[in-house]
Amino acid sequence: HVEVVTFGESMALMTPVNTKGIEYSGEFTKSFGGAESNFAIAVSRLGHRSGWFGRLGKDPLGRSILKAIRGEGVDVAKAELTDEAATGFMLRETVAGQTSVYYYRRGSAASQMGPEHIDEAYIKQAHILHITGITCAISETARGAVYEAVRAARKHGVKISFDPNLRLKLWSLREARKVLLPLAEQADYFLPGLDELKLLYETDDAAEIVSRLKELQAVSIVKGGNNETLLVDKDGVTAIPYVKAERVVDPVGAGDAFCAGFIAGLLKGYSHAEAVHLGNLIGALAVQAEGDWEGLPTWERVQAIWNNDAHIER
Ligand code: KDG
Repeated sequence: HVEVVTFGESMALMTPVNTKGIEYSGEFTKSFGGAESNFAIAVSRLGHRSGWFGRLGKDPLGRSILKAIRGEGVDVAKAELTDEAATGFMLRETVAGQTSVYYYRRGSAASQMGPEHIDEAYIKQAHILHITGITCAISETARGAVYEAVRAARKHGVKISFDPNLRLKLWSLREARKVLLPLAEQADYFLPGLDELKLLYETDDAAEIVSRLKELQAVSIVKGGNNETLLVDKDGVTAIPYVKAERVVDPVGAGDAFCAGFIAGLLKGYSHAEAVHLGNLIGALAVQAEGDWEGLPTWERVQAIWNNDAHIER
């Protein structure tokens, strides 16, 4: 039995080992990323059963990604290696403090996912379905898969958690708005970033953003605010201060880590505010390590931090 289900595209990730950037570096490290698998791994490390599925190419990259996700204790029973298309990948560099991403994912195995790959029975057994806007952006058929999953979740009373994860390298803001705003209306938990809301709602005005969120039936949690996360639920608007990250090594994946902490908190029976606090902590820990998911903490680590006995092992 899986408590949270998510799906989407996981891709190989190549990063130059030095600061020369992609153009001049001859050496790269290989890992992988994908907002949904980052989320599933984080939930698993926090002690809950998560399931991730998606399509990967039946190729060395696809096999290594699938093995790693499985190795993290995520249920991959519905994930598929196909020889119809290749595993997508991305290159990422940080040069002079500026991070750039280059995607090589058009026509990838994952982008060929469609509604026919959604197994209603698999979604039905979960408490929560977590979807992101990235899956909607990679292709029309993958977007159809999201709609099908939402339909199945609604039908069986599975709660929907939705992170818009706006990626303007994948689609225009105009297209994104048409798809993401209606999805927010279907969600039980809407988990956007403040920057994303400014773009989606076409306003910088905080009061207007909050009033738009209040119109939704969802509990909304706004990440990336000024030192605090905003919780908008039936009790009103609560600002929950960040957990301070001692040093930021790599901010990529912080949003996914936050979502996983929040959802894991709900599964542990926490109040919305307590779940946001756990999300803030997981996000703060994730940015202190390199990689999109590698630095995610285990539940034991979280407890040690809360008990103040995060000791040095000798
Ligand atoms: O949230 C982190 C993700 O953006 C990263 O792991 C890669 O899914 C990814 C994407 O599409 O950029």
